[in-house]
Amino acid sequence: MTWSKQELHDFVRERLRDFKLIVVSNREPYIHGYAGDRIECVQPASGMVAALDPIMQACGGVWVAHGSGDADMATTDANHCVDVPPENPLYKLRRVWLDKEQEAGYYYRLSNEGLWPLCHIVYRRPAFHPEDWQLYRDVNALFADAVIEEAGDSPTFVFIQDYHFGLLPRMLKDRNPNLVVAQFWHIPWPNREMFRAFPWQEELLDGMLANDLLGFHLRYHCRNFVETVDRSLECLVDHERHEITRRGKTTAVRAFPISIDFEEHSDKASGPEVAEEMVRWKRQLGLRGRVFGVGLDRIDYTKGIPDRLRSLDRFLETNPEFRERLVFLQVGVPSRIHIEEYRLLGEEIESLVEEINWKWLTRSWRPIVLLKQHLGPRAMMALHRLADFCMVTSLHDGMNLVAKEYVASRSDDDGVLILSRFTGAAGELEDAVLVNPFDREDCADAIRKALEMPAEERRRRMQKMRAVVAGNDVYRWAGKIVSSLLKFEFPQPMQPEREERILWIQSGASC
Ligand code: GDG
Repeated sequence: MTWSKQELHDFVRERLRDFKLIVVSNREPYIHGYAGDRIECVQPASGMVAALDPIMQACGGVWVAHGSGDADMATTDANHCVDVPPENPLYKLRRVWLDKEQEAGYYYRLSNEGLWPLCHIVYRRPAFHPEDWQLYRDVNALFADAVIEEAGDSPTFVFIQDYHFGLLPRMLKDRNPNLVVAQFWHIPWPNREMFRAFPWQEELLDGMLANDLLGFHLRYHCRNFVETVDRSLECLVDHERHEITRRGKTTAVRAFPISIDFEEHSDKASGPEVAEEMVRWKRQLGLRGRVFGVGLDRIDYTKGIPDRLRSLDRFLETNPEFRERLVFLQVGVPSRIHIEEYRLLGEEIESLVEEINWKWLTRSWRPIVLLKQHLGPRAMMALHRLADFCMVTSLHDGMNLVAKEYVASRSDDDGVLILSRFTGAAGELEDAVLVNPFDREDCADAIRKALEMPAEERRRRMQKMRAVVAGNDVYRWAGKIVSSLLKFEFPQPMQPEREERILWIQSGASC
């Protein structure tokens, strides 16, 4: 079965019939903020939002998330809800309000100074404080209240996003065992040895094992999770089927590599508005007669931005013929700025760019342009369309959607993707130039390879990558999750037809 937007919509309507769909995440898909005395609405730079918003637009339902914008309260109704997207409402956003202490303890500290570095192997020491764990519990409970209220007495499928809500599944099931609950963990799961450092491991794992279905990007992460549970908790583990039974309840652990809305992205990127943006950027960056590379990330130490910049420096050292010819634009969207490590990283990137530019600068050229700002989707597509190569050099990344967006933008079948082997995306995009981001020489060589690659090879590689992303887009991701849930949770009347049974077996076997 294919999974276009319409097909997913029809499938969900038919198979989930009267079921309500509730998505839960920390980050909200639309943020309202004051710009002077006007209110503006923006979409945050988040892979999770980029993936889930099209699904909610296709299926409808309620999205429960933290209301983080300074104009969020002014734009919601008495039930804390607002219809979105603003220009063409297709689903309801329910906002949960957190005070500063809750946000600092649950989001900044426990989630992003504790679980985030624990799950990514990037050699940052995770920090754990009991008072933050208490705030994490409190905030999970607040979200449970909102979900229980939204679900009411209706049969409901709750789809929880990410590591901010490890305790929420248990809280929901304890209060309403009829809820069907799935969770997708958007970041890697570490091996058992690493996870042992987490002081409240039993409580967290117990919370997650209230899910009917638990999804990770990769089989490897599923395996790590199952082994972690096997060695930490009283439970029955079926290693063949990747199913865990605790307190008489079974959780299926499955791999679902996430993706993007390929068709929409590709169509928009080929449109006239993006073409206009391309002309503007080309002029602004002085690209005439030059080769152009781009990197576009949240400013996060997992994304390997300093390593990328050092490899550009090395490339200029070893390839003098590209001096005065190469322009590299690094767009860095500020993120988690209340965490000192992120602020320091922002400063490190700025000073590295300054240092490298100072080293190579001529009267009419500097190699690196740094833009520390949030761009609109059209601007990002225009930059992707213009770039001879795009660098994704994450030190560790669950999937990485920027890599897939670059590929989707290149309807001209041109451009080279330089991609870290330590991204989930590298498992699918084998026709990228794969690199070890820790190895500066390897990355510098990859830049040279990208710039010298014959047009025919670029076309062949890009066509293959486009076929991969088109064939496994975000609707397929969601469709496979819903199919798996139907298999595990619903009795006979909702049994799928033969074709989908095959799909389940495949997705079951993929773990
Ligand atoms: C987590 C996992 C996994 C970037 N700059 C702007 C902007 N973006 C968008 C990109 C992309 C998204 O943000 C970033 O997605 P990633 O996948 O690269 O990374 P994370 O945010 O770390 O996401 C990751 C993902 O969850 C999904 O499961 O792939 O491994 O870490 O869509 O285009 N968007 C806008 N302006 C920008 O300036 N609007």
